[in-house]
Amino acid sequence: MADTLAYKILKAHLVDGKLEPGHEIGIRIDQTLTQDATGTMAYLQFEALGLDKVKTELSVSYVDHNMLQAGFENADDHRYLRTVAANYGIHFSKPGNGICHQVHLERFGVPGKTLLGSDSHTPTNGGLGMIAIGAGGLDVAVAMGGGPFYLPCPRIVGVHLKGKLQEWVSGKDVILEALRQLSVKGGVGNIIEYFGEGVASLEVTQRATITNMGAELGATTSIFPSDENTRKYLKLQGREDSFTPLSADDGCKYDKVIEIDLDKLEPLIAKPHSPDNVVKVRDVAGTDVMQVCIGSCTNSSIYDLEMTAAMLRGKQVAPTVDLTISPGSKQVYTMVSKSGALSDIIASGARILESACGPCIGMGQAPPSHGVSVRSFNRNFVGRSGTKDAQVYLTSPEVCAATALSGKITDPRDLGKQPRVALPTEFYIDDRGIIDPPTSGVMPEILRGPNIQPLPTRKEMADRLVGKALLKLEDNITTDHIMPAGAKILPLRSNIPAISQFVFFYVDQDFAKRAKAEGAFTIVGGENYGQGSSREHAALAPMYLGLQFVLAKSFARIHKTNLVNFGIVPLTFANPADYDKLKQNDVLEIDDARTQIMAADQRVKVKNVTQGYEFEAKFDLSPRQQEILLAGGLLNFTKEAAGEPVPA
Ligand code: MIC
Ligand code: SF4
Repeated sequence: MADTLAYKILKAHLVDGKLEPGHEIGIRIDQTLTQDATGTMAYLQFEALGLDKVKTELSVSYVDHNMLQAGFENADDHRYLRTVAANYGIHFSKPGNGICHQVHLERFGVPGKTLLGSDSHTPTNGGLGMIAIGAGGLDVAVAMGGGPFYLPCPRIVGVHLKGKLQEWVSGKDVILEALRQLSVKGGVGNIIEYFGEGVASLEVTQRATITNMGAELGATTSIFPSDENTRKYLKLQGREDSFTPLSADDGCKYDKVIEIDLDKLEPLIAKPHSPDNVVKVRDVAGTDVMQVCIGSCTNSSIYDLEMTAAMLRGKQVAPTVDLTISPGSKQVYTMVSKSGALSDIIASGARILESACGPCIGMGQAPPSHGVSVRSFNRNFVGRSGTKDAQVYLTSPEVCAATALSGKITDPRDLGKQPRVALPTEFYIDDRGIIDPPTSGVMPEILRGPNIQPLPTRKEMADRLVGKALLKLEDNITTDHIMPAGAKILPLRSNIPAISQFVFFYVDQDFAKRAKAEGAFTIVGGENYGQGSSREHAALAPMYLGLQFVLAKSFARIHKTNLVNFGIVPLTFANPADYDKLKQNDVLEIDDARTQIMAADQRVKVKNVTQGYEFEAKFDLSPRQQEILLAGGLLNFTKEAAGEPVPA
């Protein structure tokens, strides 16, 4: 049978289930990655599993998010991550070494392998022909322990790339066009596979921008074939031996195909406040801008920075604009410094930041009030930048640089000919920022500072789930709404009692107080509830406050799994009209929950106690997930399977 590339790799890694949409599959994971903001929790969970060493081919722990050390908290986390990595056979990428996805692409990604990462942009490495999937920290902990990763078997959407990229148009425009066509929920349940003659015109760095931002489509992952460009990139990284040519079989069938004609593509931009709010740059050209940020795991490669420098060379950033630049990795940083590009960037008046996520996750550089910020990043949700009323636009580094120079959103085609920038012929390789785990001898003590609090536990599922619907929310609620990040909140990631005080903080500042007063509560959401990040804190912290179940029109993939992993039932409305009938603060109740959650028809009866009626809700869970819910979460389920006691 002729297979898509994604199915070929999935088939080679299948350890459980049937590779058919509608079934759950378990796949073997070759490599894992974590970053610091999700990593502390993932390693606390790995420790709780009681294993000696990771069982993967490769596991890497990166530090790239919580880089501001305004107090002891982040430094404590870094130290814990370094010492825990040494003890369990994990490579540790030091702070300053770069953004996890960029460094992994450079130094570790291998075509045809599977990668599971506790970050939603793990699909970046799909640009090298990997199946690279984002997940919650607990799923990554289980995979590090050698367990399969379970997911609903995806459908494959083929993106036919025709023609070749024109001047001033880049990989970012390809993914913005895909977002324009498919929307932020268009990829849910799908793998996006790129094919066609246009593929050859894209370097691995451009492909990685595209697969990275496939996360914004809600896709399980995105993948490119592994071809001569892949070989070239791996060779430049001194890793040609990792190369294998990979492509879909001739005549394979995609579940759906969309076309993007690169010849016709124009510079695009996503307007506030959603990555799919895409228009032509021309349509918003002339808008006054106060801040421009170039960097993030989407657009901080050597190509992106050399292009930016070529555009800024000999010019000055507009007096009204603050331009920040974050190189994606130490490799990129060093190479732009050796080539002289860094001097051009500095001379233009740009502010140079560390190789880290930085402003992308609100770690500094919050825009001014009502400020317009144009960024080469991937998310522009309300408040994510650190300024609630900021207007954040997402676009390519080319549009960013043109905009920084003029102070207004600018279509770079107005600047004349695009400078020619090719990848350097030699890459700077220095892995001393990655600490290999010791293979023998005395292991360092695992050091935990006061910010690292024990994991909260959950009891087995109760037979009666009841609570006020403390919020009734609209469509596309993000995990940034549920569990905000930013410089003030992110340092509390390893302290659930502390971080839970900020659940839904920017939606309702009193939310945590109201939740505590209730003891137990429920949430009602619209379509695509929980889109965005992989942060399991968006399930764990509400669980800690007493969340019983979420009733929504539909769920985003990672958040739905995270809810199940922490024993919270994700329910959808059997009849969408029931969403309209329901009011915030109605008390919702499920009786015989333990029996109902095992129902073969996957339907439960929910009582609206306040309004005095009963309605039907559905769930779409595998038998394994039903058992996880009964056990009160994946950690209990895994312990039960190993014959260990779980909290009663
Ligand atoms: C993000 O871009 O939202 C993050 C911060 O990288 C998250 C992970 C996290 O919340 O720690 C993600 O994308 O998964
Ligand atoms: Fe970091 Fe931003 Fe990428 Fe998330 S999206 S990993 S915060 S750079």
